[in-house]
Amino acid sequence: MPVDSQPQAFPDIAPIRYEGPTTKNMLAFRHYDADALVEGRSMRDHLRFAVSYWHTFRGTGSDPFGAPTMLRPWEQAGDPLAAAIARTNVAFEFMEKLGVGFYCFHDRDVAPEGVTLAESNKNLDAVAAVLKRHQDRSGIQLLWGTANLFSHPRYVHGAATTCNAEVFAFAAAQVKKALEVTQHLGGAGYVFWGGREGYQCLWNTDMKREIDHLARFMQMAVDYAKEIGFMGQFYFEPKPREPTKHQYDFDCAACINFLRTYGLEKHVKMNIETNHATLAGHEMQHELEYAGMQGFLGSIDANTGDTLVGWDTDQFPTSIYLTTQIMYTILKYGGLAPGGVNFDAKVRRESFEPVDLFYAHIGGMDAFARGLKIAAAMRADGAMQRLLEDRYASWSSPLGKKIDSGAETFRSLEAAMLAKGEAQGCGSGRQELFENLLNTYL
Ligand code: XUL
Ligand code: CO
Repeated sequence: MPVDSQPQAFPDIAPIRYEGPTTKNMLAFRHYDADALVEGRSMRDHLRFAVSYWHTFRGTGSDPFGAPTMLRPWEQAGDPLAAAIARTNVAFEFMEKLGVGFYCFHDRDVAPEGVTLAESNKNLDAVAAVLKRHQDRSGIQLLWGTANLFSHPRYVHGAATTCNAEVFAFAAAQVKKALEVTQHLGGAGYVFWGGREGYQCLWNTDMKREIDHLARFMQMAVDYAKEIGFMGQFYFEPKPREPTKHQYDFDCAACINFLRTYGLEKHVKMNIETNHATLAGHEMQHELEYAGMQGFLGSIDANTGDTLVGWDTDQFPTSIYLTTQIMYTILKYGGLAPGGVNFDAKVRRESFEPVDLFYAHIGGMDAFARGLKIAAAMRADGAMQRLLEDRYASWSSPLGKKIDSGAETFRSLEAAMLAKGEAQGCGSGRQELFENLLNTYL
């Protein structure tokens, strides 16, 4: 049961409201106006913001060099299940005050791992019952659920790609339960992120066997979802490395190739995270474009990295340039629903006061709202699209149209170019003009 007598965790913070760009109040939105319409749809429905339970309610501020720093006065010592249940009150107070519609969790974020699988399942059921009541009362929904298949020592060699069949079986049991709980909570999706699905050393790794097992595992999840009538969208989240040297879900290209190779492409879309794209040597826009053009754009994990630190630093996104790129591409491919914008981001170790959680999310939400407005203005104006189309104008010529329709061959094209002697009409790429044009909307 939620502890009704529990004092508020954020007593000094009132619900965050839209006050417009000129407000001096740093605990207000300047751009995120949930009901405002952009391209005929509310900002709330475009962005479908979600809070990550793991970072926001379980983040401690510890890093490889130092101890936890976060001040979280609501955290209770003693029985971990009682603490987990009390923590749900904090989570929903935070999310209701922030005004987000969704949250995401791993099974072990919300409920403690027990000594046996049965005990872990029981803990999860107990917390899920409380989460359900909070959801029903507040209207906040589960964007996606997932299972933590990477923290426990049993997953030292991976979960679906482990060398040990019993560990594979345990992971399967854990995902079965996580799917049931996600379904019970009306989750709109389920994410696979392969925490330790990869390798540290190729000499001790049978890569083909491991990747076959990853596909078998996902297929079992798809089959079980069908069996229990779970209609949520499955997502695969790319990340190239960390904690492993190489992860099999490296980037969108690798993930989509994997899904097609194993016949999973109808069941799974991509959940794309900005800092993971960076680690893969791509821009977020590249990953979104690559997934979008092939119909695999599902949901996003919104964060950003640091240009000088080579880790997955999971910072809150504040760059308007970045959010404009993201929202322009998302609008181009028709939006995210049933996916959304999940802040897979954590406050800095040095930002240890509870109020920093609000500043961080407000900043991220405003940055995305601004990116959305700018992207919509660019699309309404059309100048960027026209410049792009100009660059490819030769494909509207009789020759271009015939190539695209399949009417030309190597022989016919050779004949055409032998007759002409040289290709004509190559214009400037105008990169600087495109970039300058973008800046006129920011
Ligand atoms: C880790 C990460 C995960 C996934 C869900 O880098 O992004 O939290 O989003 O397992
Ligand atoms: Co993520």
